[in-house]
Amino acid sequence: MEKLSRWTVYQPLIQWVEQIAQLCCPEDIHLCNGSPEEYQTICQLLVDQKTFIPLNQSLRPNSFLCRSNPKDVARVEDQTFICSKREEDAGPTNHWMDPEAMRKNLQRLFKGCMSGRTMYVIPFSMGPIGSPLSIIGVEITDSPYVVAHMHLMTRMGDEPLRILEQEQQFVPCVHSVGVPLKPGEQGKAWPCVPHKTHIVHFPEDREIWSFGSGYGGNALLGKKCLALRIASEQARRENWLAEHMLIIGVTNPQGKKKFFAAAFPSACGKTNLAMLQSSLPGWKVECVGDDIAWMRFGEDGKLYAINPEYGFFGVAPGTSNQSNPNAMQTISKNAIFTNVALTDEGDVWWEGLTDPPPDHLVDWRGENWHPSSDQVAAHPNSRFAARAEQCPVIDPNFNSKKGVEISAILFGGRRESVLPLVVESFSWEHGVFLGASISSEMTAAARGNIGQLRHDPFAMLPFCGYHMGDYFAHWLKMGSLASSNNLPKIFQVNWFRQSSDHHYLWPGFGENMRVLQWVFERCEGKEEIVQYSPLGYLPTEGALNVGGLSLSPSALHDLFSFDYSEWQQEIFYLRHSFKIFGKRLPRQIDRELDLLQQRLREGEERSSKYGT
Ligand code: GTP
Ligand code: SPV
Ligand code: MN
Repeated sequence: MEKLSRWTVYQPLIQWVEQIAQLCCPEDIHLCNGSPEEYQTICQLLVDQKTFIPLNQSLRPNSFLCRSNPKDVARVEDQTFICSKREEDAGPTNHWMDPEAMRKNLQRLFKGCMSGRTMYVIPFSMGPIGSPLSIIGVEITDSPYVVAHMHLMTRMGDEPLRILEQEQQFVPCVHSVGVPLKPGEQGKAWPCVPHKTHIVHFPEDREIWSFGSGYGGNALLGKKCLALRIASEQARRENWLAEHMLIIGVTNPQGKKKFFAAAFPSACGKTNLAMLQSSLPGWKVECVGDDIAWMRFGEDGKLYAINPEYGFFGVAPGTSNQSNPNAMQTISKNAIFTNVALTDEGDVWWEGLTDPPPDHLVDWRGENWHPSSDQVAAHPNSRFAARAEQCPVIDPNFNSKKGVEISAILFGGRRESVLPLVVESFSWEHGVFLGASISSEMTAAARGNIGQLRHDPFAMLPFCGYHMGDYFAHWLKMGSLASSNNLPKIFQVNWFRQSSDHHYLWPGFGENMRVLQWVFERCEGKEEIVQYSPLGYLPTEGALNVGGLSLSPSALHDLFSFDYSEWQQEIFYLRHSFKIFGKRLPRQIDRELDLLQQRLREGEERSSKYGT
């Protein structure tokens, strides 16, 4: 096709696009250049086809609301596949299918699936353009909603295409909503085929196919599919880390800056911590990334991280001027909202934005809503999308090709009990054990049983493209590649501990700065602020800066209290959870579990001896 050879000189890309077009039979092909005009045209098209509702131009300039099909509102883990050649390489926590059988399946599913639609071809770079750490992908999609989001979430278009031509490689990503149109047929505002949805990865061939869903990580294939599932497997081979982590720069009142990375499961606080507005005078947090970190040891032996993304796809509910003012500013214009409510003034609303709520809204399903309604107005997994450059606290190193040096890694989950507010690991191995032990009450980010406790090691359970036992081994190995004084310190945090009457014990959000201060000071080598506990190092009394906080006298105690019988249960639960990894569970993980049990037993004996 002449159009294609004018677009690129790289023949394998032309051949692949032609091959997909032949399979999917689109009416037209649009080769995306990434220009602002292209973005405007796509948004207008989405308005014309009633997928986008333009928001009030003076309240929220150049922004849109979109309502998905109510059956297509989150990631679908049970329809996500890792098709490695051998089943055992996908591991017990991934769905596996034989690659050949799956390819046949995909040929059937995708045959003619784009007829009557335009096929968009989107070259994109995960990571700063031209960084040696970046990876180039090309997403083919029949969803203009995806094109609009790729404009916000990735560096896309002509620039990455030129890099692709130099590097002569790319990760092919094929996406279809799976709803062909008959001639003259008016399409639905949100086409999808939930019962046929397949999110498929071929890690060895570095290839992604997604069918049937238009939502988030199911459809924006650079994000969870490429930057985590495909990249994690590549990272293992090449000795680096592809992680479900935010990256922040923390500056102390003396102007000294350190970078931290933190892994929390979906909808457990990454975006909020990433844009934290410090409650402590003189302390500042800047945001490098809110969801994904790629980390590699530099020549100096230190660990460097980049954020492969270009924007934020954040959870809307709970976001407000009180909880996350920086996110509110980020989405004040040029933003796309999915599944939030619409106000009578033509602006957006969600639970937690204002109290009280407006008297009337149109909810995420398009129905009238009043405060007396027994349904939520915004879907719990409703999202905003905007470019990172709109974030008022975006870090000056956001576009750095080298990345930022990581001094500390935090692991956290949503736990109403058991886990303390913060604890520091004794060693890298113990830290890996803490990451491997993350368990969290499930959220609306994926279809499933909300609130139920789930073991989610490293917050990577849905995103690791290979056997998780091998993943733990990879983390342990990474620790052995660097000298211990270059390794980041590892911490575990829990913002979500509750009192017996089910209130959060810790105020969270901007007040999390207090925990970051302690972490920062530990990275500075302050020894006098830690005390030993069986769980790891805890802040000494008075070391955690709680000045000016209106915590109840018992809250601080309760945030760090541990109960031996609760911990016996936790160990039992972890042993059981780790069992599924079988022979591929590294011995060190079992050993750390034994050591923890031993420390707890000693602690219990000591406390009963002294009667404390
Ligand atoms: P994904 O984008 O799904 O990966 O989620 P995330 O990890 O970025 O989570 P996010 O920061 O969007 O937070 C999800 C929910 O947790 C929101 O409703 C927040 O209001 C709430 N949350 C975040 N931080 C805190 C905190 O420190 N304390 C409490 N109590 N809630 C928090
Ligand atoms: C998550 O679920 O962890 C997200 C949202 O960040 S999605 O992009 O849909 O995966
Ligand atoms: Mn996420």
